[in-house]
Amino acid sequence: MGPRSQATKILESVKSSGRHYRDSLPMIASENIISPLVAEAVNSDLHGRYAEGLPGKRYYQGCGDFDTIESLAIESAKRVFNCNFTNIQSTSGTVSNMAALKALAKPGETITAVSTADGGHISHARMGAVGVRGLSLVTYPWDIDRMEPDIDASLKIIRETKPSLALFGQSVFLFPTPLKELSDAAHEVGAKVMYDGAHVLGLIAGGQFQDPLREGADVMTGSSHKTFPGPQGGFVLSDSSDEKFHRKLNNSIFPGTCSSYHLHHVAGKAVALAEFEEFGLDYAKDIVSNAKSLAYALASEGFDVLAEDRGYTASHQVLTRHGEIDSGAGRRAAETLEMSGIITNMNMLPGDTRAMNPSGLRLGVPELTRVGMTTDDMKDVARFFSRALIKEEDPAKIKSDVKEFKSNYQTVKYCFEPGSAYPGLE
Ligand code: DSN
Repeated sequence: MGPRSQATKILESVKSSGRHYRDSLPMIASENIISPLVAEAVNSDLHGRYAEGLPGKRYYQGCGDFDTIESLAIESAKRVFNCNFTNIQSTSGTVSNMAALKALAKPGETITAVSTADGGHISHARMGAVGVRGLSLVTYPWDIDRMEPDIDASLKIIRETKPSLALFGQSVFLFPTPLKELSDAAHEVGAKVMYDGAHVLGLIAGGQFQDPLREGADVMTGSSHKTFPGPQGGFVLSDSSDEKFHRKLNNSIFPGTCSSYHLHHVAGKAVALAEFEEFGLDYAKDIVSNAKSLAYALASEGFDVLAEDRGYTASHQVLTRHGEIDSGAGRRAAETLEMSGIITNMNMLPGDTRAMNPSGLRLGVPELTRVGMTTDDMKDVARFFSRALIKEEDPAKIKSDVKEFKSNYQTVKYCFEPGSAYPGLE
């Protein structure tokens, strides 16, 4: 294939991917779509510009308008996340975590965190940002029934280990972390507390999950594109009023972990923040209601949904087990679902040890909620799951029915100018 054909093939594949998501039920918990106004900001001249530093203190000329954008966004983020300090430059959740780890712990020191097997993010692990920063890691014992750190055992670990930093938050995140008690213990031994809110940031900002910055977190990090429905990127947030600490956090982003940051995404975040101020509370409430509805509907279809005793979920996620531990049943279920028009990801559940052959699925509803699906629609979604995985109907027939069902949900909601959720496709 020549270079021109290659470019054509790539652009065809971009559209094909868009059509695949448009015609499917996208249920990957970390994903979302952006609003038309956010897309306008992202798809702008800013994509190729530089602005190292902070508004009013730039290394490059040409940043006057961008200073306006970033300054408005910083103030908006302080209101949305109810805090004294925000840095909105980070290009991802992982970069936000790298920056926070740089500010809060020195190489050779020890941190405590949730293990990846229990749902901790890869950046909380030695193979990720924790290792890059040269930190020793001690993981919290996990309460399988409650799907959260075992509180007594974790308090003991914190008191015995005396870490520099106690890190909380997960990527598999059904219930709020019992943060107050754990933070108190961490502060007693002189540790800082960091909460990775990447997945649940929109729920937190919408007042529907927990309030980490009031429950003891010195720093909260997050993604700007999951339950917070903006373009890809991250946030570093703190309610500290210590300006020296603010400088440390800003320095950990630039020059610490970013030089060029993504100005078009910052502009998109700025618009997403403004939209969140108007629509975020409703969006967050509707996400949690839909997740609960989906969990109950899946259970009544006969699926093994985790955490029944706690009402299955208090977040945007639902976990289902599809076979024996380490059997790969989760992978096979995800493959069958995709053939049936439902996009999910396999996930390790408690007991699983093989990341590529886990027993479960992690399901998320942020995108289905954003295109206007309600708690009743979640029952239809659960029926599609049942047809694919329990009744084992022909995936092609289910896929065609999913496409017809999804055709009623093509408009992105909870934004100033609702418009096509999957634009630019024929
Ligand atoms: N790996 C992503 C997730 O799906 O949770 C977060 O970065």
